[in-house]
Amino acid sequence: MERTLCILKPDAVRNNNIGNIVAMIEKAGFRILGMKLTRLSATQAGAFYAVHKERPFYGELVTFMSSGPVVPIALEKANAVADWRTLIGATDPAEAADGTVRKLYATSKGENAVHGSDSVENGRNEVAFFFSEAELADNA
Ligand code: 3AN
Repeated sequence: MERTLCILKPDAVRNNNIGNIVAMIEKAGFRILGMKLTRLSATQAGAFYAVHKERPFYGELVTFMSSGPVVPIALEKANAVADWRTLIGATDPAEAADGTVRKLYATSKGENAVHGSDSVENGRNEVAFFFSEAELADNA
């Protein structure tokens, strides 16, 4: 079994799409191990996206991700990382395939509704960024 981290970003929460996206997650056969509604400080958002520090959009990304509540969700499934990225679609919603989360709910490259881990290693690390092992369903 593989783990990946989904974050419902501030735009998805503001636009009342938590339920719609969670329904897609459940329908696609992911097991939800952990889920919470929380708000990131700019410092926390900056730490989460530290790999993008040198990218021109880093400041904008940190401001956006700390602009309102987010819903981190720890997901488990065989092939979870790749399958979640397929379901969310391309970073730019204009390029996202029909039926993907970003095609349906994202508005721009920045405000793109959801996050998905980009490797198995990052999946484990990003789940650990938001959830202690004791909080996850396997241990509850
Ligand atoms: P993905 O989320 O599809 O893995 P990355 O890793 O290229 O995309 O980018 C990380 C995050 O940075 C994206 N989710 C998006 O919110 C933001 N981002 C990427 N490109 C841009 C951009 N050109 N302008 C603003 N934000 C961006």
